[in-house]
Amino acid sequence: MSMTSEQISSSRAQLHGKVQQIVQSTPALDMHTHLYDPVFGDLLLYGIDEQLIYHYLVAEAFRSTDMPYEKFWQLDKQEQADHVWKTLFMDRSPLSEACRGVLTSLNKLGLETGPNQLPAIRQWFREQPLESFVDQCMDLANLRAICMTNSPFDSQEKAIWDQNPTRDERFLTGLRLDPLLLDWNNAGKHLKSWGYEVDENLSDSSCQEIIRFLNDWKQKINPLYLMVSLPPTFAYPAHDATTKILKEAVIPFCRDSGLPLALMIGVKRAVNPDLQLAGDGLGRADLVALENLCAENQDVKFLCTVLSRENQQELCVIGRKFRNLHIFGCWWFTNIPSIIEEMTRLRLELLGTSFTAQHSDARVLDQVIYKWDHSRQIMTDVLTDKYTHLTQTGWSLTDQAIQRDVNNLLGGSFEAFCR
Ligand code: RAT
Ligand code: ZN
Repeated sequence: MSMTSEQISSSRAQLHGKVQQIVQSTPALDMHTHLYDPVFGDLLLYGIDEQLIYHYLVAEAFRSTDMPYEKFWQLDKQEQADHVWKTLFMDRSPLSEACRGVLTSLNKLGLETGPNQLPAIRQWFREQPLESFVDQCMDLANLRAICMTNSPFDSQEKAIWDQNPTRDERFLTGLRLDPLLLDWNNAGKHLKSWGYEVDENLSDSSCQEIIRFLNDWKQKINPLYLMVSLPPTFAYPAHDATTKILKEAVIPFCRDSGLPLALMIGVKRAVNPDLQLAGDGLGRADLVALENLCAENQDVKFLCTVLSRENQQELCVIGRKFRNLHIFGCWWFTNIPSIIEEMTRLRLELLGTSFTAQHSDARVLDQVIYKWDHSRQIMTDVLTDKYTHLTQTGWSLTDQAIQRDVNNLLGGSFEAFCR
């Protein structure tokens, strides 16, 4: 007997409720952020002013103000935040995803969000002890772990690692290699000053020394993976230092250590340098480079996320060809509801649950609240559609099966891939 349309919509509503409850209650591993373990002191950003001067919002504010760039950069943090608030939250409706995000985080923290509330919001943040605020943000976002971005080339961060700090185990580590792979001249100088015998021409012995450097950092920080953000022009193999260092140092190191290499492809740095950190753009990449890497090194694990919407289908297809590739997250300019929805559907349709649905890329602790809330809503809607299609074939769906799938999408597939 076929169901009436009311029966169909009420069973869909029931399924939606079930999926929602599971998606909300499953703790996630946030596999790429710019957050820090609190032991790193002021490297860990949090609070309303940091949220308001997040580079996503600064870029948007400049679209609606005549203020000269230099003048903005001369303001102190609170003045910059005031300017962003006035421009984006008082003079117009805060409709963009980055603006909405600030409001979601405030709302979930129990604060009032009107245009005149900024002073009261500031006051509330001043009263929060950091330790309990970390717990509160992780609870509200339902995170079981946060992976940091750890750069040996950041002198402030390196100084703290050198003191062997006592760490909060919820904060995992990721070894960031951008200068090494993209700016060898400078990176080489640093390595030399730290006692590694490298030369400009990247002789064989230099590559061995780079491997020694990577091993030392592996010992020091115990990373989950190595990572680099690459331009859309990234090519492999090519006649350049990037290929040489990848081929003769980084990939052999990954092979021996079993650590994956995360490639984040598509960022055009400093399209508008006046915007500082907010000035990066994106471009469509040629993913043949990724295909070549995966094909040549089937015994090495690669993680990948790409910035251009136009590269997403191609990335999934490469994922289908190479089981040494794990696709993760909706990165940066793709981390907006319309594209998250499209990418999550696309990935489920081409990869099943063998990918990681999201990472936050949060730079400010409080942002994990909104980034995960918005993404979990979308995951719920997309999964409900997909499970509806299954039930229409007569497939019987159990809560345990939904739970298993959601675990996989929120970090389980990634952990299995790393093992
Ligand atoms: O999303 C961001 O905040 C960007 O500025 C980048 O940090 C990017 O995520 C990256 O890791 O390169
Ligand atoms: Zn990032």
